Amino acid sequence: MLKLTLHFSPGACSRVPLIALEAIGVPFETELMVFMKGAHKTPAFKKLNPSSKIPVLVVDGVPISQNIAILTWLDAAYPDAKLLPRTENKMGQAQLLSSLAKFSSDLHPLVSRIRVPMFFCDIDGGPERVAAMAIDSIRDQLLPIEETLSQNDWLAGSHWSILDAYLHWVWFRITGAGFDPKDFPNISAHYARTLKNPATQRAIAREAEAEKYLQENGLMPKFLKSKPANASATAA
Ligand SMILES: N[C@@H](CCC(=O)N[C@@H](CS)C(=O)NCC(=O)O)C(=O)O
Repeated sequence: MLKLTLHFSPGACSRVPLIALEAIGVPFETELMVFMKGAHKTPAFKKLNPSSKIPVLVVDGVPISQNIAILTWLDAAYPDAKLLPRTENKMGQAQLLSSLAKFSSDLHPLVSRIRVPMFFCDIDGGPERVAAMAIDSIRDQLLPIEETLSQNDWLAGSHWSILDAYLHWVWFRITGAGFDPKDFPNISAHYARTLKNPATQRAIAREAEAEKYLQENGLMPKFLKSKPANASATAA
C-alpha cells in the first residue's frame, strides 16, 4: 500500500485533494502547514515544493505539487473512486484538463485577490480596488458555470466529481470574503449539495480539528486591511 501524506491548511485550496483522498477512502496522513510559523518557507518544505505552496501530496516519499497534478494522479491511481469522469480519447482528456486548469489558473488567482488583496497592492486604496476588479472578473468566469448548473446537478453532468469539490472551495472562499451570491442561485444550490457529500463533510471535519489547534495556539493568520509587515503567506 502506498504511503500518502497531504500537506494542507484549513480553508486553503488543499481542501480539494483532501476531499479527493476522503472520497477514495484509502488511509492517508496529513501534515498541517502552519503558515504563521513560516512552515512553507523552510528548507525542508522547499525540498517538497520550491514554490512554498500547498497542497503537496507525498507518495512514498515522492512529492507532487499543484492541484491539477495531484488530482489527476489520484484519479489514475484510484480509478474506482471516479474522481473525474472517464474520457475515451485524447480530446476528452484535453477537455478535462482544461476544466481543471480553469479552476487552478483562472479562478484561484481571482479568489486570492478577493480574499487577500493587500498581498497584491500596498498603496492607499489599492487593496480595495484589486478586490473590486477581481470580483468583476470572477463574476464573468462564474456565469457559464451558473448556466451549466441550471441544467445539471453536478459540473460533469449527473455524477459528482472532483470538479465539484473545486467549485465548492472557490465558492466557500469568495462568499466567506463577502462575495454577493445573489446572482448565482444555481451555484449556491450546488454548494449546499456539496455540503451533503460525505467526503466533503469528512474533509471539513479534519480541517475544523486543525483550525481548532491553530486557534488554541494563536496560530491562525488574521488578515488585516494591509499586509502585516512580517507576513509571507498569500494563502487564499
Ligand atoms: N497553483 C497552485 C496554487 C497553490 C496555492 O496558491 N496555495 C496557497 C494556499 S490556497 C498557498 O500555499 N499559499 C502560500 C503562499 O503563497 O505563500 C495549486 O493549484 O496547487
